[in-house]
Amino acid sequence: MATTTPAKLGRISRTHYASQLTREDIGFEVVVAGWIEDFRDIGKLGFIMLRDVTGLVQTVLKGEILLKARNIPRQSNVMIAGKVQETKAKNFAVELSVNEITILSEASLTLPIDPTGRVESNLDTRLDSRALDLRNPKVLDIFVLRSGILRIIRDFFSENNFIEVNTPKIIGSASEGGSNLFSFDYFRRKGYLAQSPQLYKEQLVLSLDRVFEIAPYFRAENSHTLRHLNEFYSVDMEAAYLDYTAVMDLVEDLVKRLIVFTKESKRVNVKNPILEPKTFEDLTQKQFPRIRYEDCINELQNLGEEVEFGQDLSDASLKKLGEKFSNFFFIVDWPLDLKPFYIHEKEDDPKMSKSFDLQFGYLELVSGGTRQHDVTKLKSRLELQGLSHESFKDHLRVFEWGMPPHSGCGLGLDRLMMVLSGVNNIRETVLYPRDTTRISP
Ligand code: AMO
Repeated sequence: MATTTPAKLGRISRTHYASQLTREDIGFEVVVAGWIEDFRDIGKLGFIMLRDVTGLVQTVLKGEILLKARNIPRQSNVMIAGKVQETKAKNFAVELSVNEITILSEASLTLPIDPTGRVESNLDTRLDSRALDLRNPKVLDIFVLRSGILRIIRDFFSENNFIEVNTPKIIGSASEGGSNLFSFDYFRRKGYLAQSPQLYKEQLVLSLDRVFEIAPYFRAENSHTLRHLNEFYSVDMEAAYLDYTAVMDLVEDLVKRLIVFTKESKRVNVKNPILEPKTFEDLTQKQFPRIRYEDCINELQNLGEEVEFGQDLSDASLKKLGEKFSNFFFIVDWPLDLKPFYIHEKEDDPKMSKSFDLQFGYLELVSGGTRQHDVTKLKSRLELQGLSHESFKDHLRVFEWGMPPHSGCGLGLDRLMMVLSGVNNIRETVLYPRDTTRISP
């Protein structure tokens, strides 16, 4: 199969990606383009292993072309024209007998990392050279998977009648309350980077009914851990006329679909426990447990943890719960005091709230709930949390225009990618991570 849009460079143009060459092409002239991953020289013959974004192709060189190839540094970018032929190599269906090699761009002889992964570098060194690091197929796989996951998420929401929206990331006041806001000068006043699209997504259900957004959150949290970043992506959703249990149903359907997609994509190199046949079957067939906050506290106390009803769950508590309820589980009905001002109380037990978190073991992946849409109660919740009506006046007035009851959630995309791709550091799932010590490249 030829590439649909030939990459044309001067006289020659690419006809195939590496992975497209099959036995059906034997005898045909083709052109491939990519970088030299390896060069083996056995005297009269030489072999260039040429890699492109889709995979590897073995090419065979002799005579003048072999002489020329001996001087090209590895990782240089070349275009190779050749004839497809049978191969004795076990890992390839066919190989190319090279007729012409065009050097497009020579790589330096000393590279900061080995993108074949044979010589391992630590993550910081790799992140400093991320563009080159992506030539490592294991690294590339995570980002190809991520791109596919984003596509499935968009399809899922569109099938469920959600409209994709884009809300501002430069804002004039806090969206979540609290102090973890990045601020900067905005034409002689203060501007902030959005902590989340919470207020906008709620306002938008007034007219759009169901919305979702895939966008970065910015948080000035001084948490340098394997699961925190200062800029991270979230999949946010908000829907009118649904309550939090229906939102949990949607989240669960979505996550299950993403697990199936991950398995089918074959982009996960490492042994990921969630893709082991038995676990995969359980995760995709059975309902994720929904455990009330109160029952979590009882469970923790039975396990000897010093935790009282009304307290937030510490990392240590979440680790304990994660050992007990491995994989995905919801913690539902948190005390209202532990939740942001916009979360709705339970009508039959107003100290508790219609809220949930989705956990993967100790890792919090999603947080959401039914929202308070009664403006009087919303105002008193703001006061209780020490937030001024004035800073939220643009938001509060929308609730006087006929706001429907609504619910929603925010899903940490980078954390979900950790689970799907089986890595334990969030930085592996983000191209150019921003944490407390890293702001470039
Ligand atoms: P919350 O603050 O819980 O909820 O954030 C939603 C989800 O985002 C992820 N997350 C993070 N990921 C990486 N680094 C961080 N520093 C980080 N902080 C949070 C988590 C978390 O579950 N407005 C609500 C959502 C809603 O109710 O709709 C909110 O912001 O996976």
